[in-house]
Amino acid sequence: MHAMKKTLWPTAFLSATLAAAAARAQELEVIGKPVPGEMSLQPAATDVAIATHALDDLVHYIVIAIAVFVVLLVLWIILRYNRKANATPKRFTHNTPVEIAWTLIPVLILVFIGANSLPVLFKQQEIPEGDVVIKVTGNQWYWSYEYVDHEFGFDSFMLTRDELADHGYTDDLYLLATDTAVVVPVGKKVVMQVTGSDVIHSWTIPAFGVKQDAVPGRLAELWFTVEPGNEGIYFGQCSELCGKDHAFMPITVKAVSEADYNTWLEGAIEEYAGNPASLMVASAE
Ligand SMILES: [Cu+2]
Repeated sequence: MHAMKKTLWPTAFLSATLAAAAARAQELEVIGKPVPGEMSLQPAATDVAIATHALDDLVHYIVIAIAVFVVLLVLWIILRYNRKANATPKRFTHNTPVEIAWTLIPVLILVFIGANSLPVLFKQQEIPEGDVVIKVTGNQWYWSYEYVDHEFGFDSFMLTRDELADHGYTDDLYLLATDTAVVVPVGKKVVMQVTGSDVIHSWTIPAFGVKQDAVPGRLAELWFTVEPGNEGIYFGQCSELCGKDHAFMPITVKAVSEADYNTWLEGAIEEYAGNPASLMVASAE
């Protein structure tokens, strides 16, 4: 199968397509990155992120409503029941209807929030059959990726300031951009199998609404589907303190069209097959 591909893909044609794919990758818009002064979440690019954002919005509305209600109550007490306005206060200590209300209403609010959050939790945690399965291993201090269905893998190191331009990144992406990127197709279920080789790390892409601890000896999973139309570059950073270079092992994901993904896959198989650093780590244990 592999040898057949080689005959079907003459080297010149292959490198031309690879160059074209690389050029397209450079044109990808940077969507998922932190922005100075920004207060809201990064744009939701996956169905999981869209669901978590909707839950976040819902809880915000409830929190704001409660805060406004409490502020109004406090104002009412200050204005209506100060010493001047209410010279002789009443002396009662109990009011059963009010006590039932302030017990029952918060319970109902919490049940309402719970009923809306559980489906989102299940959406995140019920891992579907993946169209693309990628094993990611956290190492001190870089990430290794393995495309398990295609038996190749590669390591991903943070770019220094000097290297950013060569890889098509602007200077502000220092501490975010890596030399190699995880490439995934939009519209497909991507399952990431997350583990660690030394200490606990954590793999996340905020715009995807996913975060998973990478624990040595355990294989955890997360999944996402990048919604079509969200082709672009997304960044994350290791999110579990893992040693001195914890801040220097970022994550770069490129979400591309299915056609671009297949082109990339052909090139990546050619480039990485037989020498996957991550496979060596796995076999050494
Ligand atoms: Cu870390």
